[in-house]
Amino acid sequence: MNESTKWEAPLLALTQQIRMSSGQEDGNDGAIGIATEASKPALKRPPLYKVVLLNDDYTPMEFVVEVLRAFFGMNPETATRVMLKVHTEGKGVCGVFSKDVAETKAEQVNQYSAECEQPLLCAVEEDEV
Ligand code: TYC
Repeated sequence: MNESTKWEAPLLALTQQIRMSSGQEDGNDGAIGIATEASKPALKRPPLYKVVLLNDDYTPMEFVVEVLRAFFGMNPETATRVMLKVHTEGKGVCGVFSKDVAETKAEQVNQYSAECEQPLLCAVEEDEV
């Protein structure tokens, strides 16, 4: 057995072990040092979620504008534009956030609307990538 043959088996085992412990599927075909495709990034970006506002026939426009300003930090012009889009098209995006933040915002708006006895509703939708 020559010098390089001697190390082949332990090296192969070690390579396998490292690949398994790092959880990578890296396109290495198992042979040492021969990458058959570019390695994929280990992490994917977490999905984003839209908070959408739904139209109804009852909530006053001023109330909707107030909500958009208070919960989504919109200025009066942007809040009015979004409110009118919801009014004419049925729904509109208030913002795009991580899952937790989107769910919390939608919940806060729905709770505030209910407290104010308005039927205004927010929902959360997964954002297309
Ligand atoms: N359609 C409501 C009205 O005419 C206004 C409205 C706008 C309600 C947006 C809800 O998300 C909404 N008073």
